[in-house]
Amino acid sequence: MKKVQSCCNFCAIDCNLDFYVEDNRIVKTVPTPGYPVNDGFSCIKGISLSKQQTTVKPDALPKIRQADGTMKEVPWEEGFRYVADKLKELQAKYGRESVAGISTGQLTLEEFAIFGHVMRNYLQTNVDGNTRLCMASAAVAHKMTYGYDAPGYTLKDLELSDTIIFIGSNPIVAHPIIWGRVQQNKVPGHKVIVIDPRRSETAKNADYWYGITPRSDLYLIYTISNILIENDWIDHKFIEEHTNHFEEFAEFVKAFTLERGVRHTGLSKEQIMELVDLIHNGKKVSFWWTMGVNQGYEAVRTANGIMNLALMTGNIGKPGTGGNSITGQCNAMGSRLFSNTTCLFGGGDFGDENERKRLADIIGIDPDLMAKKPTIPYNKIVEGINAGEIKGLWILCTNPRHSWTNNETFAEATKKLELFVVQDIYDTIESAEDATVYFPVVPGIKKAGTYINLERRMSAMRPVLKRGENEISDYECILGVAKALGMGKAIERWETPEECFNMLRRISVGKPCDFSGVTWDGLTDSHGIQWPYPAGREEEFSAEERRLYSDGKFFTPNQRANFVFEEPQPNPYVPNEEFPLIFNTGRGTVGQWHTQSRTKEVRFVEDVSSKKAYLFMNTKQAEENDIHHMDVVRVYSVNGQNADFHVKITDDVPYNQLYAPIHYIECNKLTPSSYDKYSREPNYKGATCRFEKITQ
Ligand SMILES: Nc1nc2c(c(=O)[nH]1)N[C@H]1C(S)=C(S)[C@@H](COP(=O)(O)OP(=O)(O)OC[C@H]3O[C@@H](n4cnc5c(=O)[nH]c(N)nc54)[C@H](O)[C@@H]3O)O[C@H]1N2
Ligand SMILES: Nc1nc2c(c(=O)[nH]1)N[C@H]1C(S)=C(S)[C@@H](COP(=O)(O)OP(=O)(O)OC[C@H]3O[C@@H](n4cnc5c(=O)[nH]c(N)nc54)[C@H](O)[C@@H]3O)O[C@H]1N2
Ligand code: SF4
Ligand SMILES: [Mo]
Repeated sequence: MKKVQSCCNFCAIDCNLDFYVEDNRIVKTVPTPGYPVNDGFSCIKGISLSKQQTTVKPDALPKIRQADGTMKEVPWEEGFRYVADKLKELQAKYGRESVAGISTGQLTLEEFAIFGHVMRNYLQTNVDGNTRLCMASAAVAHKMTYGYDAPGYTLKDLELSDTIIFIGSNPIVAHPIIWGRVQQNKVPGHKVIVIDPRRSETAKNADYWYGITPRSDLYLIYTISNILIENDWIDHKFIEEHTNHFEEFAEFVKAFTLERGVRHTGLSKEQIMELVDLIHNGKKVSFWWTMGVNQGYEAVRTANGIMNLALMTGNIGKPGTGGNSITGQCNAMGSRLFSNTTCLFGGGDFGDENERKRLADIIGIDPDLMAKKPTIPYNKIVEGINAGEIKGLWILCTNPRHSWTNNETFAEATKKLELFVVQDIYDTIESAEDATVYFPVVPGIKKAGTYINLERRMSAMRPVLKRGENEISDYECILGVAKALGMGKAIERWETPEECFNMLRRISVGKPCDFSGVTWDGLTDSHGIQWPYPAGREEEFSAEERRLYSDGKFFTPNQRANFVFEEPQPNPYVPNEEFPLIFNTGRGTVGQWHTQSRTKEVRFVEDVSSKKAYLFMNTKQAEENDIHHMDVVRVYSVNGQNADFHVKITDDVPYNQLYAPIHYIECNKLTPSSYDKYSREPNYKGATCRFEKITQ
């Protein structure tokens, strides 16, 4: 029996697992003992990865849509040639930007890089990722406040903090290992605080729950900031030595009185003051935010506001502190830095001529062929297709027909495409229904590459099982199309993921994410390595858990962090007579993953989770409308759509809200085309709606 250590490719914790293999079958999966992230534990999704060996069709071939509408299997070379010819034909006919890609946060670093190279450099067009639906707000806010998209914490901080504040974050369901680390916290009297409009699983297990009015976090944050400043409960030394724009900020928040805070947040004076006291009395306060913050119409400013709180109280760079964004997908960190979409490989600026030349030299391409501007965002790609400007789309490792906001707009779009390539491990996903080409690639247990987790830890995915004759990885699939495009010299240095990894190491030199000291073989069977890890300074960076900003230096030009703030914007969807309820959305259960294509990998989930779309409704609301458990309601959304859901009755969701898990396609039928103005991330949790009971 052989043992292969690899990385879970569901959530951003990037647990490592030991797979025991006999005759090319996984016979046992054990969370890697001693691995600093998950040390012998994991959730049910990771443990169930072995199911891919039966649920993913082996030895599948590409399929191309025929004139009669059927799909025909073809050899891989023919699939590559077809897609390459069609991409070139569309570009020649309709212009360069008439083709586009939608990528993900769930592939390997090397796969993002090669896709970004082919599409953004060579074809000079647009690719955005589903990271836009998830981490864009945090990424933009990090750059504004810290000067680089660099979450500074290490998971150990959860064990060292005496005041742990989760804002729009439900780790018991979404990041069980984070909750596990909270359980390991031995600091006497430490407190766990949750700010969430509904009493989430995490809120129920916390010491304090603040059930704020949805989308009012920014008011709460500014009010707290004002009171902390008024009471002089701030860290003057840190502010003076390590930040910019504090005076303006202090002046700005004066208008956010306690009364105003109460009016907007729905919390009482006592509750807000209690929260202020908790922050003031904590010696090591840590703030953790996730999608309840990122997916709003003023998400970036809210995230900036959370980081302001950490800065003004000096709670950053020290053990157990930080303004910390929790990442969603397994390699969203990798896609943010190395997909060549919103920044050059490694975080550089598309306008920086010298950097473009340096990169071109490393990756073996003419500098003129380097992407010259950031991609257009996801919503512009979908709108571009609907407007008839984009004719070809290649999506990989994402299922936008289900996950995109106002998802009927995506269904409408794909019907207009002349080329629609879907690259996935399951051909049953909703997005594949209108595909003109389907590329079946192998799942994570059969490929090699690198992942970066939420605390900047690089981790090795290594093939657990050998591949069959026709089985290829995403990397090889993209490489195949690249060669069929005739990229020639421009793709010569990209033969294997390992070669690509080595180019990325060179690119990272001198950047905040410098990982030039990390080697492919060194990462195999390792404890993972957090960036930065520069070559030649390995000794200095040898500690297994490291945090950034401990020297008070940030990545802005003057090395000080910025206080970033702005007058709150009006909420585009305030409940009114026509749409009196808020339609909140998010994760349902630990075993369910996003659009549920991969649920078949998770043992028991199929048995225990509902097959039909459901939502949670408050008990009083249900009583008033004569609704009983599992009755069906038709929900009418402010976006003009409606959908049917079974009802689960609960007191954990307030009277004027509904909560719909995202794992059913009906959920995003009802979410609006509304975005944060800086990050263009969808306002997924803020629609308004009404409902009626359906008698069956
Ligand atoms: N089991 C499971 N785990 C997952 C995933 C999965 O699909 N399934 N997905 C992964 C990914 S990609 C991500 S991004 C993460 C997401 O992880 P989380 O962000 O923790 O999960 P969500 O359920 O989307 O949202 C968290 C909470 O935000 C709250 N919220 C809604 N509106 C507001 C508001 O206005 N203010 C505040 N403060 N809170 C609000 C919701 O009520 C919800 O409880 O989970 C990751 N882990
Ligand atoms: N209303 C609402 N909508 C949301 C959210 C919300 O909170 N509320 N959350 C948003 C967030 S945070 C996210 S991250 C998105 C997620 O949205 P998606 O990324 O669209 O959802 P997934 O189901 O994770 O899709 C991943 C796809 O990749 C496939 N896959 C798995 N492994 C591989 C592989 O190795 N190669 C290839 N090529 N394919 C593979 C899977 O079969 C699946 O079809 O949803 C967003 N949508
Ligand atoms: S889904 Fe996340 S918590 Fe669960 S095993 Fe995978 S990496 Fe770990
Ligand atoms: Mo996400």
